[in-house]
Amino acid sequence: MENIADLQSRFGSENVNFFAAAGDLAAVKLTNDFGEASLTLYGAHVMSYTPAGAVPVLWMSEKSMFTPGEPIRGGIPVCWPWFGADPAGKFGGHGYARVSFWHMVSAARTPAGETTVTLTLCEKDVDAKFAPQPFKLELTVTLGAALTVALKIYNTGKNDLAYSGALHSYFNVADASAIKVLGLEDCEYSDKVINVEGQQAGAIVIDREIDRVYRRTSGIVKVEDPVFARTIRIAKSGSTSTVVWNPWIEKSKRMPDFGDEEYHTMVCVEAANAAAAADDRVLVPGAMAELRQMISLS
Ligand code: TA6
Repeated sequence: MENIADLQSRFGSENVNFFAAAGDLAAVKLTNDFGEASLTLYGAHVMSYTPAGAVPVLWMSEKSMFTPGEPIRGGIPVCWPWFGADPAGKFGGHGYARVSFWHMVSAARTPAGETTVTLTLCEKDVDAKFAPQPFKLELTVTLGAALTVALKIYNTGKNDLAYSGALHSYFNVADASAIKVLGLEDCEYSDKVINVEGQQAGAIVIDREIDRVYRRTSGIVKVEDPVFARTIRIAKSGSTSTVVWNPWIEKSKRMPDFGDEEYHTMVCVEAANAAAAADDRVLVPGAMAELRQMISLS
């Protein structure tokens, strides 16, 4: 693990403080008048986001592992260079970025009083078993009136770089069965639970396992939570596919890092580049793409 004192001396400030998170993972907490957020260098994984005076917006399983090599269950997993199953059928789901150790690049305060940090990962940082092509990722997290998470993907190699991915955000809700997910009305989707293609009729309600990849989506999604009396506003760019997921009862029981009853308090709304929506990408040598999600309360 990187040395906390060294990180603090190089990047720390009154708004940026490094600490040892669960599993002794090096992490950084951002605090300012807008609220607070935290992320581990492992996976560049946003673990928490709480606007000033609000109930936490992101959800984290009480059974999450914080073990190198294992994904963290909650917050915002960075899924790259594949979303879903490994196309080569060799490794676990959602790629190797979320199970690799990233490095701090910078921390800053913006003129608007926001706090922003950038972390980076390249092929040299990744376990050789994945045989990664040359690449560079930069993840920038900005804590302001919204929490903005921006993933830049650079093709630093001599060959085309094909990938899929997602910012796989877990949102904290009072009662999943009481929420409405708005903004995907009339969008076509692939339903991964019952393996059918469909079109969204009206608001999404959570009354069973839902695992849908919505196509041609670029608008704002809202999670209306009547019990917390709030709406989570989720904007994005660099993506035309949105994933909505709640494991519900049976799948929750099958996941060791997910409490049997925890499906009641979460929903995933993910800004994706999903192959299932023909939104996977190819970067030519020297090119860069950005996947961004902007989260706020309204
Ligand atoms: O985004 C939805 C999904 O692809 C589901 O199918 C489910 O597998 C979820 O991601 C969690 O995946 P993980 O590999 O983190 O357990």
